[in-house]
Amino acid sequence: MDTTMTRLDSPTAIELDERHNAHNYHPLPVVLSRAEGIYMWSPEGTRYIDCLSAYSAVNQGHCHPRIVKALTDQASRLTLTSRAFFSDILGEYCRYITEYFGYDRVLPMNTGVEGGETACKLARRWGYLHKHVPDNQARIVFVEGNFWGRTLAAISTSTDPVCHDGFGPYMPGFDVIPYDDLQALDKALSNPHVAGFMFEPIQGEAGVMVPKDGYLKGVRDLCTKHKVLMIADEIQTGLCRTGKMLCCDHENVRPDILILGKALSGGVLPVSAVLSSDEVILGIKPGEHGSTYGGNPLACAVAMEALQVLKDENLADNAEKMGQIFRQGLRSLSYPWIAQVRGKGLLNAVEIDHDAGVHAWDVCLALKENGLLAKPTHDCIIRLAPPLVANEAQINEMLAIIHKTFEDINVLGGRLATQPLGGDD
Ligand code: IF1
Repeated sequence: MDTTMTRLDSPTAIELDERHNAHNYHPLPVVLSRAEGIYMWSPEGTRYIDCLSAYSAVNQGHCHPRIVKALTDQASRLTLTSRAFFSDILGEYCRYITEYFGYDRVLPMNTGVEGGETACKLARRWGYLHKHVPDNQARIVFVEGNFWGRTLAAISTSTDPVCHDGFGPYMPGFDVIPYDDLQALDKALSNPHVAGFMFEPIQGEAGVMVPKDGYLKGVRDLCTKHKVLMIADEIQTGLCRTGKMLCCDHENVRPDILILGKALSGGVLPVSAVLSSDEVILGIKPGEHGSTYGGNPLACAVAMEALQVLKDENLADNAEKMGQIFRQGLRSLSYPWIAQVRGKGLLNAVEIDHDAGVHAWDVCLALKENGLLAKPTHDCIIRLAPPLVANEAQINEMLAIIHKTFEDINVLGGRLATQPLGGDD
């Protein structure tokens, strides 16, 4: 079969997927076959505005020409050496990304969850070498509502029954405390066996939960006080998504271990990275960690270009400015069934009143009918996170679709409630 020429129509694509694919996802019933910037098209040519950005992997916009060129140029030269040999680009990439973020070293991996696993291993090793934690006793503290992927370690820290239940036995050595609670953190970190505290500066999957001002600074201070590694999972919040290069930059805080993924490749292949000091990264010796594809030449070329695009196109500033306009527009839509509009930069969510009888899934279906793609989380939260290249006219285009859709839902039966519009920035 000539797979390069085969293009299925939407019903056939869905039918084949449902028949032959695992049922580990429940996608919106929309098929996509092409994308550019903030727009995506179905095989039949219907155009949608993307307000998910592949969960923040395409911050630079779909099929960014510079990133695609970096990919194809490198693809015709050298794609994979494995780490059994050096390549003529890996060292250059390591220098580029460490200088870009101001860390001594990087450990290159592929997916986000591998970045998280790597950070956990580095923290445990550091605990044994530098904090004199007794053998096999190292602990890592997480927060409720965390999401960092679906490996056995990641689900062992999860408080979401859907991710967690039915996959035991679970990995020991993790503590889970409430999010945005510095007192609980102070207490948890006082255990001398704790090597690291791993958290998302804004919780994505939990529903775009923005902590109180001062939380990130508080985390930094408590980690320093208790000699615990501050591990920031910026896989979703990093790379300009929240209006700064890193979400931690909002409070001028520098994590000891920084995990990046998703938009590190602008959405063209899986690339993740763990950045830290010599002390932390050199704790792992040859043979103790790695991956066939980690640091592959394609990933190196693409990641350098994807990072350079973020700077050249001022995407942090644009995300900040467009985010203000977007949230202001969302908050001006005062429907009684909207409980809260929250977010930072272009990572935003609309939370529906739990008792309003309106389901986020139905709202997302209606948005799709009107030409905008978004994904619900937790039944009552709609995440709105367009690519960061959106301009003001395009943000207004999104707001118009959202407005029209919410108006229809209001007429159709969003039951009246009394909550006022919430706001947190
Ligand atoms: C899916 C959510 C987003 C992440 C953070 C690590 C990872 C993720 C903060 C792992 C992944 C994803 C994966 C995606 C859905 C998604 C997601 F809805 F689940 F929460 F983005 F909002 N740390 N997030 O958000 O990265 O190994 O997947 O590369 O389909 O599971 P990965």
